Amino acid sequence: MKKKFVTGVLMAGAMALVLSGCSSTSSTTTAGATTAAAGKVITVGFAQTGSESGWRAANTESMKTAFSEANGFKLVFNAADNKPEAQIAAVHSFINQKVDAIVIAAVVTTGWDDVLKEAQAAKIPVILEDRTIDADPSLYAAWFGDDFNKEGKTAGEWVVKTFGSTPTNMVVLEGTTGSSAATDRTTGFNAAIKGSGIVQLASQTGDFTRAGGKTVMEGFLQKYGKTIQLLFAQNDDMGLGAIDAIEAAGLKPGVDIKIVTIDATKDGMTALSVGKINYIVECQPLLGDQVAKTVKDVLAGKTVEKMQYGVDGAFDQAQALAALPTRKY
Ligand code: GZL
Repeated sequence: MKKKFVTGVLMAGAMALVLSGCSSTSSTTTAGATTAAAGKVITVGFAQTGSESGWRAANTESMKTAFSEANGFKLVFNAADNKPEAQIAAVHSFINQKVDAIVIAAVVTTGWDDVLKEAQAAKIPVILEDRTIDADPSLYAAWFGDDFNKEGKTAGEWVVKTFGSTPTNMVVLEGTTGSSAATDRTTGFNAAIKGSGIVQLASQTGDFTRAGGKTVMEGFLQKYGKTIQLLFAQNDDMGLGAIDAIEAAGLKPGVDIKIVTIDATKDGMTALSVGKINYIVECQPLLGDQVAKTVKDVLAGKTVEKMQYGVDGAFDQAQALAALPTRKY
């Protein structure tokens, strides 16, 4: 049963957390954690994908704010540069450090069984945030994130509403290969456009980065040029990179090539507000509070909802203009 949660955005007056910067694969521990008001400090190992996008930056900030010393945590943070093997190594390290709990935002869905069995044997609970994985659900306590399939479906429904049955040439910038976000968005999008006039010329991963989106779009433009009428980018950052390529080619993004993306980060919404992107489906990154509460509930032996979904919106240009002034990420 899906349980919805709406992420409270408590940014105003939030204490700035000064945490030493982390290199892509090093771990960072907050300074000597103080004892939480109600008891022992909870040491949490957080294995983040990396720093590939604006969405990821907002998610990391949300998690670091929630897992603060003031909230009774000592955070051991690792960013894996989008490298699955580095992320598995980080989780092994957390187990060796005997942390109280492990949180993972998985780069890819596969390869998790062995290290999660090791965490289970060490009696260290694992909570997933953001990305899902292909592993026995008994190996993790809960998952928080967004419904990627629904996000893809919403983007596809906008495409069908906009282009109808008119034959329309489309290119796709996929997210990180093997990630649940890319796989599920593709599934939802393709189901929504089935039977429409959309002709997919090409689909290739840009690894959720601006640089990747720009490079791949340059290749698409070299091969298909002005025949491209629509771009579906599976996150804002790849869409923003593609905009650079489209403009460099002397074409108008949002006009010559319509663009739909997913995330709704401030940079993406700004591009939407000026018409360089035509539609954005939201993906809520501010998951920290829910994940931190779940860690405490699991350690307290409480029963927690296994799968919990964020509530996502979608924006056209007018809605982006209205939302931007108060947007928190
Ligand atoms: C979605 C998240 C994706 C974002 C990208 O929940 O996993 O990864 O869409 C990010 O921006 O890199």
